[in-house]
Amino acid sequence: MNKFYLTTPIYYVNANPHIGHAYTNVICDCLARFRRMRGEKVFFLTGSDEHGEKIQQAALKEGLDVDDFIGGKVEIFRQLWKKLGLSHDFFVRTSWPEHKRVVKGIIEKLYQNGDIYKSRYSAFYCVGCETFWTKVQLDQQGNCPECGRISEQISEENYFFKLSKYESWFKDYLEKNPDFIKPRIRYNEVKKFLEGHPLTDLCVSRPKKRISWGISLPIDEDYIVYVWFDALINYISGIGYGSDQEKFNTFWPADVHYIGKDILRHHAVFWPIMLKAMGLELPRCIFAHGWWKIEEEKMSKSKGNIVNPFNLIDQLSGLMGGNQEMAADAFRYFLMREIPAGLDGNFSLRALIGRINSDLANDLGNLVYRSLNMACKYAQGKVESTSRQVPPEFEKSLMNLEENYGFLAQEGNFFKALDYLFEFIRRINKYIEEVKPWNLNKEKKEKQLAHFLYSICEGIKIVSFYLYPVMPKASLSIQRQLGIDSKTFSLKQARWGMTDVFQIKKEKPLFPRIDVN
Ligand code: ME8
Repeated sequence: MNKFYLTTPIYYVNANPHIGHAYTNVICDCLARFRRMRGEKVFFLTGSDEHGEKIQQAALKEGLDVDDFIGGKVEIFRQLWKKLGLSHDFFVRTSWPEHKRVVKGIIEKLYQNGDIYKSRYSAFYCVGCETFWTKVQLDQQGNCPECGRISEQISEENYFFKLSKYESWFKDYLEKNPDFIKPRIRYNEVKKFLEGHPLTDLCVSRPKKRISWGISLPIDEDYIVYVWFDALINYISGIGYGSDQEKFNTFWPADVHYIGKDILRHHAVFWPIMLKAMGLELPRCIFAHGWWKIEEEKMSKSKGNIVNPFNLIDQLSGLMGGNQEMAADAFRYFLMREIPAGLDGNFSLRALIGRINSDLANDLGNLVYRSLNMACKYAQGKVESTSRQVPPEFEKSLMNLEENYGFLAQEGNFFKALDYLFEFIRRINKYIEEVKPWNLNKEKKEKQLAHFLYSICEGIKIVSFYLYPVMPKASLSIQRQLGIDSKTFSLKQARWGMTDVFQIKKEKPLFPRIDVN
């Protein structure tokens, strides 16, 4: 059985989660569900990044003890993942004693190997990005080149990790492994960065006299570990590195680290070099996805335009007759359907409602509702397989779906995979219009009517499987209504003609049309 290990970034818990965090985790959840459905042994890791100056400052600002502050925020993240139906296997926290032990062990080992050393340092630090910059890297105003905020100048003794020692090895590795960073635009970005900047060694400590919130540096108790060095290690501590060797050996190397393009350098330069120095294999791929803007504007606290996924799902649920699960599924669908993997996207409530009305209420919801109505009306809710032949009208779109969905979904390209699925859905809807079952019923063409009913039920069953990674709750509801009981979802079940009888149990329409004035 193939294994598949995928990770999300671990999020800073200085503020509440927003649509960007939801996006990364939903893609990963879709991917994890798809891989499980294909029979792979999946490990899906997410978690929280709990150290660093920014978190300490946020707790202070709210007048809270840092532990209490973090505990509250972590709970909010966990609740969001529950609300969005995430199926992660473990939630790693950097405050977890096991993680701290692993980080300390790695620092000690790298120090003994001579890859970490002490030196005086002068640089500019952006607390918002928790990143050091040299003077030449700052923007024209002398601020952080990433976020434009003021960077503080720091000159102090610190510990450094020898990135520079590995530079030529790493450049060579990148040259030979163009699929290590995806999409290609991000691979080129990293290569360009390396060509333009000889790698300077990475400062991996902060003196406790200035910041105390973090993991103590085991080689010098006057320091704590730099938050990024600490955080990246979650990807191995979270699967048992140094404690559960069997589990670690089963899942490492990661098959994909999913991240946003903002943290590309940390993952695609620092992390592989850290692993090389530790003597560990590199992840197979770093995938940096695009960026969500809100109504074409950058999302920020000062603009007051941060999209809170809790409020959004509640609002949607209100518009959809109070169904929280379907509202969460609709939001997941929108996130996957609105932007192609890797590109930037724009959020607006108008676009979200538009998608729900056109794709989910009109195409999918309508198909399920009217098909099951016909099954009840013309066959008293019991649809049997009198003939299992695929209607010729379905052949092309079904074949396209079967041939293309898999390789698109395995790359996280649900944007395109869903295209094929909805093409099939629309084809079944068209088939209903073409066949006009009401006439078959009037004319007592029983054989044709039975084949028609079986075909639309079988088509909808296939839809429910392909829908599962992106909309697991809607998929389950469809299967319940068809009277099929898939204890586990497997792509093998998504084949034409495998059902003997559909025993229909109709429920309310999956996605009612949302009226907006
Ligand atoms: O960087 N559009 O955490 P973070 C799309 N703790 N994705 C977005 C987004 C947006 N507008 N805003 C945020 C950190 N994201 C570190 C990570 S990992 C070892 C440590 C998503 O809370 C995207 O995945 O700032 C981005 O990379 C991540 O949130 C940054 O989350």
